[in-house]
Amino acid sequence: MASEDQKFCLLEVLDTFKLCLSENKEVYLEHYVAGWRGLVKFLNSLGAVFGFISKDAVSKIQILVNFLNGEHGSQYVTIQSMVKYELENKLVDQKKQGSHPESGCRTLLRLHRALRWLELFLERLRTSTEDSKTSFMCAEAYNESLAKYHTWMVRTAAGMAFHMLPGRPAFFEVMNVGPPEQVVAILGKALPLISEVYQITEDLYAQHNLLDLP
Ligand code: 1PZ
Repeated sequence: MASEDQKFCLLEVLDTFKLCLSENKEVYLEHYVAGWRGLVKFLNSLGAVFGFISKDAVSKIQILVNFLNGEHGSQYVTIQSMVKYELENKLVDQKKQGSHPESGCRTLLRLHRALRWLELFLERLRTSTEDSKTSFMCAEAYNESLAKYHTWMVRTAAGMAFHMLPGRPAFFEVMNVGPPEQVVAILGKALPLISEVYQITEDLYAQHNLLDLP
């Protein structure tokens, strides 16, 4: 059983993504990372078979947290300032892995790509009907987004894990916000926020040619 503070609540994640955007539309890394923490909590509450996924997410979150709390933490306040700082100081391996295999830019890019999966998956959930299959919606969203960045091994493991997802009613229950109509309503509020954070990051990375970082 997950302990109380481990318990996922969709509202909480919604709130963190709300906090992500500054007035001039920069993305606060602290809240971005907190949003991911919430999602990992959710994933963990779905069962141990998702452990290999949450483990990777957690290690990426940790890399970013270390930057935030590190000596140059003030450069990592927003994704925009991180990109600027790491590029100006040549802290990013641009073409192939070299002396900076765990830059903030490349690490965040992995989560950013996963955010696109999340967006696609949640949109499917939001518009799904009672008899829709979560595993199918999840696989579709994955194939349209993250799959192309993953090795055959990871794709296969992910495909197997998707089959272990609970059905739509149980899935909605784990979200912990009330009856299905309420879940759908909250998804409707959360999605535009997630999309906006995604798009701002995507544009920033495109502008700096960072979308294919090794
Ligand atoms: C609700 C069901 C959850 C399905 C999650 C769908 C995503 C499946 C991703 C499986 C990949 C996990 C194994 C690690 C892969 C890594 O190789 C890649 C690339 O990193 P690199 O090797 O270049 O360092 N990692 C990722 O792509 C990041 C994946 C993060 C996934 C977070 C999912 C959070 C789910 C939230 C659930 C609401």
